[in-house]
Amino acid sequence: MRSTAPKDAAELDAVERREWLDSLDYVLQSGGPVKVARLLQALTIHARQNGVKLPFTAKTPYINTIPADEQVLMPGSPDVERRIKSLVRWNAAAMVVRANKAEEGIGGHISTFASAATLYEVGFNHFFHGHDDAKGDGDVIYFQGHAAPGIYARAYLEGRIDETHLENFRRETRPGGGLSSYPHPWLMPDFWEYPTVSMGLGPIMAIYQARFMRYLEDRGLKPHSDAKVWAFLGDGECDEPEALGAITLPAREKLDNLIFVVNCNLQRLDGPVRGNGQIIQELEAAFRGAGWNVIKVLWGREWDPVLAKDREGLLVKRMGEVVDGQYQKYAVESGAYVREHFWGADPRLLDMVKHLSDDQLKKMSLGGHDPIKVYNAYKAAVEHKGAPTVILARTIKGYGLGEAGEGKNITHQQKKMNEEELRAFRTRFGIPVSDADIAKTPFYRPPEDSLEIRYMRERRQALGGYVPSRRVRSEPLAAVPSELFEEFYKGTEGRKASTTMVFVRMLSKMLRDQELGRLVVPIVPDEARTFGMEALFRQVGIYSHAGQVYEPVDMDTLLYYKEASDGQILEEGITEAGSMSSFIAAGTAYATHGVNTIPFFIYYSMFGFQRIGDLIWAAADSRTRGFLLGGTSGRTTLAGEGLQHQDGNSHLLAYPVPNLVGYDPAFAYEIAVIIQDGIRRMYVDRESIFYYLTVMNEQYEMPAMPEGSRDGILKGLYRFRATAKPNAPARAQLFGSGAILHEVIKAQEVLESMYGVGADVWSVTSYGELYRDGHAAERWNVLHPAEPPRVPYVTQCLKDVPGVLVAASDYVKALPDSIDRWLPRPLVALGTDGFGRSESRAGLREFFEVDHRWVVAATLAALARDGRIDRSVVDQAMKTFNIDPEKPNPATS
Ligand SMILES: Cc1ncc(C[n+]2csc(CCOP(=O)(O)OP(=O)(O)O)c2C)c(N)n1
Ligand SMILES: [Mg+2]
Repeated sequence: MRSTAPKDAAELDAVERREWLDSLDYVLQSGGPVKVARLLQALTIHARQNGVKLPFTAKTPYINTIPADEQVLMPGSPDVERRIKSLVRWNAAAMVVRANKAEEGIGGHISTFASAATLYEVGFNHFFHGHDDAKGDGDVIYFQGHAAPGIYARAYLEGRIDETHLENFRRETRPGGGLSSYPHPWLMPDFWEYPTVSMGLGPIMAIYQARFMRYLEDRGLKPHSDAKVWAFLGDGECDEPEALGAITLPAREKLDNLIFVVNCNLQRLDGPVRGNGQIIQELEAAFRGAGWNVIKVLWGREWDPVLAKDREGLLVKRMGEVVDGQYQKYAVESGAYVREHFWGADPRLLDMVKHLSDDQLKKMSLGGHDPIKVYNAYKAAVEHKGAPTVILARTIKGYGLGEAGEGKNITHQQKKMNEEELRAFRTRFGIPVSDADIAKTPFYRPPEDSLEIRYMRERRQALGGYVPSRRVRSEPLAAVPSELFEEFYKGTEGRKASTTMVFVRMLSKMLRDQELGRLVVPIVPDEARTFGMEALFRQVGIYSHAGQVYEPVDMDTLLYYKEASDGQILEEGITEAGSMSSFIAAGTAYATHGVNTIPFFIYYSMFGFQRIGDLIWAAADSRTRGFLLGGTSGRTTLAGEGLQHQDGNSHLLAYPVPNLVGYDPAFAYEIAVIIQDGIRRMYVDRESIFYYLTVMNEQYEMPAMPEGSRDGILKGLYRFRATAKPNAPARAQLFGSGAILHEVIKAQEVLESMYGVGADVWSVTSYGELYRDGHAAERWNVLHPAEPPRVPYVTQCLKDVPGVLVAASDYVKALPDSIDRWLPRPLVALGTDGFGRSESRAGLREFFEVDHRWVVAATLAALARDGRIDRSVVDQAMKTFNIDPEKPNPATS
């Protein structure tokens, strides 16, 4: 009895399984695969409801997602396309090799494009729509930065750039023009559209670009189109948090206009991406889990017949168990090695390929190098509805370089090829360069009327023109409606307001304006309430493609949380990086889509330059227009929040961004002047600049605009209030910015009333602008010694002013220090160097030594040093104001 029971159970199991499988087969035959899938789903739910724990996997087997029998044939001429691709390969490699011959260490990359050539060429010949496309406004394409040589090589064959350009790759300042190392719209504004080479930024910018395209369509700012956003990225790049950090958004928003192509050559710079694992499977799980359509393109056509013989799934199993480090080894080894080590794992596998020679085994290609596989993947991607698609294409890094680096760990840095390697490369790709010429590594372009050149041109013409190609496609705005800003020139007439409240009111007015209103794009990362912007929720709505499918909890209130498919606010949630990506999409729409959208991105200022500085740099490179608003800014103005939140850094961090104009305004009229002029410069005069303004939450009365201050506000400095005691023996010039200007005004009053010091007060709206102007003048003077020297604006203002100079701001002292050399006498700088603290505003200003008492004390000390007043006056003032001379230095405590 005991011995028969298990056998009975096993038999029973087998019978049961057969019955289930038979039933499934029946449904498959009678109802088809969709019905089977539905049935299995129902079964899964049922099992789970009854406590069955089912294993979860978001991975599929290590084979192509699109089976061979579902493939379509490729249109066009595969032979000509192969020839073109070879020519592109040759010229791409030649330009890097030649650049490094001409100038040792100039750099460049051969192996990234070598692995991605097919991925790009199939796109260029069949999928990438140019801006002149009849069907829409063209695709948005983020090219992998290190693949730039291949993109240039194609543009050369297309006749868009010439040999001098190629010759001057990475030597941009040479006569005749050169080519930038990577995609930089700043450097090549007619060519590159989107910067990508800071890894991870391309993917996140692509995601928000795709969403912004829908936003423009849903709001009626551009017609609906089938245009796609393509982002080409490296598998190593996927380790950057920005690369995968936002991938749930496009799935949630059903962005089927977005296609990621990950070039999975399994290598990054130093070595394998996942030597001990499988990056493709890992990425598949991540993307599938996030809701993407995942298409794996792993194996080339030579594998199809072998896989067809794999009835028992042995080969699929073997493919799935080999780790990436080992696959890389197969790529560099001989066919005999591959036979022994890959196929040799099982005699039945060996049997499957016994009809193939070692050479044939070696030549079994990977999916990412096989045009038909890539074509089918792209076709499926562009046709997919309801979700974004990621194509995981397996390739070999340095493909075609042979001994010069194919698949090797050093290949990323490969910039040189010796004659022998060049000869082999030439022969492999059939480039008509003779042995005698090979040492010169000549560029090669077939005649204008050759089949290849004609084919390229025809294909691009059919697809709407050359890509990449950057063109400003919007018309400038006629004028900025000045009425919008006039109320702010008057001041608040006794009422208190913060600069944030002023800005929000201004924004609300702009949104209501007939001309400007629809172009304004307010962007906020979950801080609208912090900035008092909730009234805008109701006024213009929060953008949501799906509209609002629920009844908001605050529906019965005036300012309810209104989501709408034509909503105007981009409420991004807690992602400064995502919001900044939206800012870039909106701020470059004047070129990408021919729409002059004006983004206003308001955020917690400490989480701007400090956190997403590299995206701000990318925005600058992209020639983004718009306004960044650092809210709740100032180290001492934001009370309570402490070390992580209080920003005394951002204005300094903004200095290096060459086309960013930064302001730290104090008053409503300053903001009005700056924004009005900013819109004029960016959208009427079309300058490639953008703005950074800090706005605060401290409330005070906003004064009326002093006569004649407009020019100074924009240049960075104007006299806000002259002293009532111009003839006093002791004089001072006090400089204040932002919220600290008020402390300086208070200090002026105290100095006059208590110490008889005649102090003028200046508002410094922008140290950065003064600094730039000073250097520009200095540079010009160096270059033009014979001509009358130019005088920096700050010197013009201050050269004749009497007295000591004292500056205070809510930012680090490096800001006032940066203009010191253009002043008639040295400046005493008060600022907020050091870590923030949780304290009241008054407590913080005492701690950081920037309140009016410290301004008074610093002024008196400077006057005493100059012999204008007696030292005892300073000692007495310190006592009066309770200032301890031995107080620890806040900059280091
Ligand atoms: C943010 C950032 N960090 C580092 C680099 C330097 N870098 C350039 S290419 C590269 C390796 C790229 O590997 P992968 O993404 O796999 O691209 P592949 O060249 O293999 O296609 C690195 C580390 C960079 N460009 N950006
Ligand atoms: Mg890689």
